[in-house]
Amino acid sequence: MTNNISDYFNIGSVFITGHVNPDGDALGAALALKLYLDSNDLSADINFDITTKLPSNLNHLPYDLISNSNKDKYETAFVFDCGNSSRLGKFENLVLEAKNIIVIDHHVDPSFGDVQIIDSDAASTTQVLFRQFKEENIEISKDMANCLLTGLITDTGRFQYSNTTSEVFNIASELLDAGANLSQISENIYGSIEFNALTLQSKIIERIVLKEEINFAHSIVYQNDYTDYQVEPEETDFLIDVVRLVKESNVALLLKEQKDGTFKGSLRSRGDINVQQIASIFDGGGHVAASGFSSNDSPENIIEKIEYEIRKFI
Ligand SMILES: [Mn+2]
Repeated sequence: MTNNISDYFNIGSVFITGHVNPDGDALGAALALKLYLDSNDLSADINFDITTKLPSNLNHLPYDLISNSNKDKYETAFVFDCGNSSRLGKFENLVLEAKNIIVIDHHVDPSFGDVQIIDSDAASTTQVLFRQFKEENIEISKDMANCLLTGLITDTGRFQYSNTTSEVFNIASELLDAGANLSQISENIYGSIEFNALTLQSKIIERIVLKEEINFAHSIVYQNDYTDYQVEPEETDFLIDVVRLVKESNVALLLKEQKDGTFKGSLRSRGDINVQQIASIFDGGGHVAASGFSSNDSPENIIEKIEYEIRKFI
């Protein structure tokens, strides 16, 4: 098999997808490819397993290209930002049944895929895809550049995380030359927030507990908050960032109650504490500085277990 993605554009039906409830990186990469294929009259279906709704702060992306229907079978599946096929949700079988599965990603060692274009040191999947476009002399249009830049901005936390290398800035610079609109994208993602959501944020701030002797800050979102403040769960991804702001904290945790009463946790770290290791006690995962998990435990028990893990580091 060849590693050139363009060899797969025209040999049969094409399906494009990424992880369940896609973020700016998965959406940006998948939509950049879809835009390219569209502009060259190459047909492809793009879809994701979306359990709620796509986030409004990423709606500068061409959401309208995402199809509501798909075929029963595809010759080729392109998968973005997804290291494990179980993270494809309801599209897992459709992808695994495709003759050619092409995984483009920046997670460590994806567990599937006939062709794997992977760099676990890359900041974003859109960075890996950008390189591939360049290598295959695929021209990047203004709309494609906006998609690719979105993944780069969100996965580097607006060029602030430690994955922000000089290559990231070089790519961003090339994307601006291609016509990407940095200020418009940034304003939509980070610069504006609906009033209801901001009011919920103030509630989350009020609930922050700081355990100073272990530099641990945590807060919580309950199911009834979504109805009380009329905020959709998918609009609350940013809330961990306000918990993380607490200067006295090295580890930040935001627990989010799910519909079934279980909790999802987001963990952030600054300094030497590896939150991936902490998330792993709940079978979660992620990166050293940002990880997540799910648990059936009560919030009190979850917090107690995390405190115990943090004490091991200090
Ligand atoms: Mn990513």
